[in-house]
Amino acid sequence: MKKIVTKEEPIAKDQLIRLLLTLQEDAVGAITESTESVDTLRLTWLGKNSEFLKLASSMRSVTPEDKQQIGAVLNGVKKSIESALASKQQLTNQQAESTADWFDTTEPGEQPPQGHLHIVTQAIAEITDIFNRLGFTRVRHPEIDWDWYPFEALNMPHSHPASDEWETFYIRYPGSPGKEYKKQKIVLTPHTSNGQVREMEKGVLPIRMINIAKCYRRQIDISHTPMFHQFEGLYVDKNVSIGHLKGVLDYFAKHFFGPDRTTRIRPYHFQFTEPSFEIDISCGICHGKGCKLCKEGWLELGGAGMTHPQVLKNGGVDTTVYNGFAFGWGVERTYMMKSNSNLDDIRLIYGNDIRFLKQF
Ligand code: FA5
Repeated sequence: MKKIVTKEEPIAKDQLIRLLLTLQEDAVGAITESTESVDTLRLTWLGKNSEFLKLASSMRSVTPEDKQQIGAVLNGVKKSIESALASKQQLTNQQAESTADWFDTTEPGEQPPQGHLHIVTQAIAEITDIFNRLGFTRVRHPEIDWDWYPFEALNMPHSHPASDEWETFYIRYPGSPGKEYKKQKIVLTPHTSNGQVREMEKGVLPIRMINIAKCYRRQIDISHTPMFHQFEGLYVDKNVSIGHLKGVLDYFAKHFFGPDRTTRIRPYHFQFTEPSFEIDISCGICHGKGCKLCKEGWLELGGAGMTHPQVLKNGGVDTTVYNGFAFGWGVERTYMMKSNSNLDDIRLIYGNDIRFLKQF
């Protein structure tokens, strides 16, 4: 806008009125069309450096007779500019409201976050599938059981030191307190081997079971959790050999871990298998070099062996006709050994951190 007047120049009444009316026209037009904010427009047109204030200050140089008329024009101009600013403000508010309410029905909808199965559930499904292909059927047995099934039925006499290895949680139950409680204990099953004799008690032979369940032990560190899962295989039939056992374990290792992983069998001792073995797999994190998880490059997956005749007898199986093998591995540890899992602390699996679980 052109500069109209300065404070010092004396000014005639008519000229001042003309200038004020021109200013009013310019201001109202500019405010209506401008895309600037109402605050900026207010500063431009009514602020302390505005032409309006300069013209208003020239009131000092007009005659007292003219003052009243010019004052009225001045007020009228100010009101017009303020009213234009108020309309602009109203329009701006309406535009903001209508943008907020605006709803584009053609836009694709926002999908709610979708979850997926927990990694342990995924692992159980995969393990079940591999053993199904070998003719093993998934069965379920109690996860809270009489201590007879995980211990005595498996050839571990009451208070036999072997049962200490399982660091068991015992349960007090109201039905059998005191002395009775001591005789018949209830445990959170420390291993899925409790399912062996329970399966034999069904009286259906041959047996090809895969029992996958929760297990509980008083342990927690980088490779132990107090609650974990095991999968237990049991095969009872005529003329079962170590060769069958080895074949089943190799089939599993090949299909679960892939061809780059190797297994090894070490002689071991379990009360319920004879001979007994410990099965190890090369560590998927360090590939056999040794790391903070495995220490020596190998990770213990679990035990296996030929079923002890006493266990078969405890399950009512005729040992002159039948024999068998069994194995029991940890689901979480087995999953951790997969080369693409990159898990170096078992506790992460149960930390319930959604950011961690989303990765699998
Ligand atoms: C047993 O529990 C035997 N019942 C296995 C067995 C079955 C042997 C049938 C012979 C015949 P062990 O205590 O080693 O064995 O445990 C087996 C596997 O369970 C371990 O190798 C490990 O993979 C897993 N495991 C044991 N304790 C824990 C734990 N606290 N947290 C996570 N995994 C565990």
